[in-house]
Amino acid sequence: MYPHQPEGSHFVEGAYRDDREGTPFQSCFPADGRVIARLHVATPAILDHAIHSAQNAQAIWRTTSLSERQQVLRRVAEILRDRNDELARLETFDTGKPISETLVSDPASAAECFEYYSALSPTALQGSTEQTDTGTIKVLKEPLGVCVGIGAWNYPIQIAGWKAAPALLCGNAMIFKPSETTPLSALKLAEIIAEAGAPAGLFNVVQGDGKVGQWLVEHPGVAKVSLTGSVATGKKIHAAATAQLKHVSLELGGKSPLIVFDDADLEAAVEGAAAGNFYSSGQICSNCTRIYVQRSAFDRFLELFIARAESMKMGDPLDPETEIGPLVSEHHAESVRTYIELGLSEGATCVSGGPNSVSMAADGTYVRPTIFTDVREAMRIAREEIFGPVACVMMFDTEEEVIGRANATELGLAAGIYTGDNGRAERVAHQLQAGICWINTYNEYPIAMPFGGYKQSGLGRENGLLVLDHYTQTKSILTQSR
Ligand code: TXE
Repeated sequence: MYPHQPEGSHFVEGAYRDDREGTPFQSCFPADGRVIARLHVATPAILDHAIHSAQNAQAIWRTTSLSERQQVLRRVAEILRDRNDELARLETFDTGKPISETLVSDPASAAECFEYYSALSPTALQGSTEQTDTGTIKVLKEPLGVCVGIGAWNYPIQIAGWKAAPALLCGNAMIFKPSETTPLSALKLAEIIAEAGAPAGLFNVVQGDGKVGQWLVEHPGVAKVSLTGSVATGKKIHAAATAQLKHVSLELGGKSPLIVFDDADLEAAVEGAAAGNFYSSGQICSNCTRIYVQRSAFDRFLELFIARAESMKMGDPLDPETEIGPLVSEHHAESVRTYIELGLSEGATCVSGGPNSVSMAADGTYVRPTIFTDVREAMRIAREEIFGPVACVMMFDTEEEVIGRANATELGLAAGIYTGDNGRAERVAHQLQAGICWINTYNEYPIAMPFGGYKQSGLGRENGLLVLDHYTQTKSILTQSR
């Protein structure tokens, strides 16, 4: 028996299920490669069961009152909080992220999301009524039906929670497919949603790779797909879903700029830059991997940033002191190492970390925080999402120049500005092509704040009130007054 073996690979219609006909796969602890669970990819029988039970559950749930739905969501938040430590530990084993992070970030963020939607005023979904000369117009927000959530491996339970909570609030059912790299915590969320009183089948979890995801996207019984993943996968899912005119939301990658003006609190800016490059070993889509520092502050910023990076304790993710854990897999560590070598061959200067700080396999998949200077925007390390602890620090002179350089990318998820001048911060934020702008902070995600990108970083938004539009459709009813 493996230490985190679930009772079954899937959670469908209120219970763990398995079908040994499915292709076997495993989940490993990235710190030492140890197998922690063995599972099976969902077979057509499991997938059909997931679809039918979700349809049946949604038929009940859509007529359940909003306040009853909110009670279930509130209970989910409570159970997530009660089981926080156990879920954080599981997330650390599945992803390799340090326990110091998972204890405060992962199930906690999912809980915050369920709590936020459980506490929303009913007016958020109420629609409107208007008397006109023609008659009474009622505009209703109705659920879409069965929605599919597809997750990435970096924040498994948070991603599942961010998709499930608003989808369920709006009266939908959801079938969630976690990343095949991190299959475990979504099963726990399904268990908790069932325990909180949701009808069996309302939130099903099925396992598998992109083929299972594609099967779900193409199924005629599915009304909407919400993905967190890479740009390449986003394009495939968008094409498949829109071919059937399905609703789609996409949370994709980023190569976000952080702009540090010379009047900024440099210590705060360094903290923001460290959080936005090295937290979760850099495996965060909204990271600020292009850091622009104004000329007169450049040397001081770099000195502090290097010192901060080199002070971070790397090691066993289960040690509460550890700040840098392993990357999620050997395959991914290899990709990050290739990018570091590419940066050197492109002519950038590595001032901290580097390719020799990468260890693989028996040592775990660790990469030390790595900082490049002498970076030009044409270099691939400055253009492509590396998704590891690799930062590029560049110099700028004027506000106008840095806005142009910051926007010169096909991606547009996030941006950060550090300055002591509030007027300038606002002015620059308005000109940045990014779905999220942080001023004098970085990578903070209150649930009330819509999250999502411009350009190729995605479509639609998660969180906030705005996401309700992405999980509902509008029905207009006109009643003749004569
Ligand atoms: O993502 P994929 P991966 C980025 C980051 C990373 C890269 C690869 O750059 O290096 O993506 O990560 C499912 N139809 N991000 O391999 O391949 C797949 O099974 C339906 C950014 O995890 O995009 C998984 O569940 N589904 C990201 C999910 O899509 C398909 C966080 C994501 O897989 C599918 C993580 C298909 N055709 C990685 N193909 C962020 N935005 O935060 C794959 N999938």
